[in-house]
Amino acid sequence: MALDVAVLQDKVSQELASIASLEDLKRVRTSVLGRKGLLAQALDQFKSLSPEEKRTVGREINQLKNGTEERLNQLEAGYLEEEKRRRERQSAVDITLPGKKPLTGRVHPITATFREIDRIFSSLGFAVAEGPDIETDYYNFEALNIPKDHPARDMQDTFYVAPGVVLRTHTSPVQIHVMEKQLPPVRVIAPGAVYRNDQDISHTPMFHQVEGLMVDRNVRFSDLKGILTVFVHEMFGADVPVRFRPSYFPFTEPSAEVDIGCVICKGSGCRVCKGTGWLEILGSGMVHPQVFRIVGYDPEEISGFAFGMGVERIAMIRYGIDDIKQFYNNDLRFLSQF
Ligand code: 2NL
Repeated sequence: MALDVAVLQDKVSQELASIASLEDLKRVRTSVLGRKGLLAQALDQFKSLSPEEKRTVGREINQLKNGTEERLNQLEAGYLEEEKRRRERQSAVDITLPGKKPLTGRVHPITATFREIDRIFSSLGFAVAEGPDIETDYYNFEALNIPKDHPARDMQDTFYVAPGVVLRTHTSPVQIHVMEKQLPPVRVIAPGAVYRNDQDISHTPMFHQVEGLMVDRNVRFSDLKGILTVFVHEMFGADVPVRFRPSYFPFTEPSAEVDIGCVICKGSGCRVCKGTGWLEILGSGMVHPQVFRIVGYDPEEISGFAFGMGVERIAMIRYGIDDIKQFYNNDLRFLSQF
């Protein structure tokens, strides 16, 4: 017999067994099922068969064709799945590479300086008090012994929000609020933003301040000197000289500026200290009796000292920065140095 289905089956099995890749599979699909493939060739001989033979052989060839198609589809699905997994693996993260370092924020030098000031005064028993940036004329000026026609109003020109309402020019109003609410002893610092109508090469309309206040029986000028000397030595180093120089504020009497030996030239005189060998870092004094009377304290019973410092100025000295505007430019080349 010209058409031996068993031989054909053997050939097809051999072809299927030779498949080891998707390319092999395509080749075999053509060589077995294609227009000139093994099965098509077999059908050419089909015509010469008797009707009974046609029936059995036809069924067998059909079964062979269906079985082969099914097997090829099965294999193909397997290869495609494998290929898909391989591509997924390739595009996935390579865990052997070094990680990408995330950009992290950091503490602004003004914030860092605030924290250091807080730390020092906390260690000396001072609590932190805060208050609003918008104050009434009364709390910003009147209660601090700065009446309407006082020349100090000129130096502390500010932004007038509404009649009798201003952006605070110092954080002193916070301490007025504290004294109105509590009896001595008082030991607080008041950190925060303050505002002045000042804008030039060395002044910004908003800057930061920390004020401090200590009130009790028998608080003396020597307490002021002791506390502020400890502050200077903690902030700038134990070997930094401190000097108290007479000054004037409407809310303190007597008043003193506190200078430190120039940290740049160590006192020999340079551009930063303008040849004096000293840097002014804060203002201070014994709280004026009038301020005590205004908040209802009896100046015959108690006494106290107060001080105020500009945080930008402290930070500039601490880090050797010569331009206050650097703090507000938000330039990462500057900010990432701290
Ligand atoms: C400066 C000077 C100073 C005060 C602030 C103050 C507060 C009350 C009463 C009395 Cl409630 N005084 N504060 C005292 C002396 C100086 O600041 O140059 N600041 C940047």
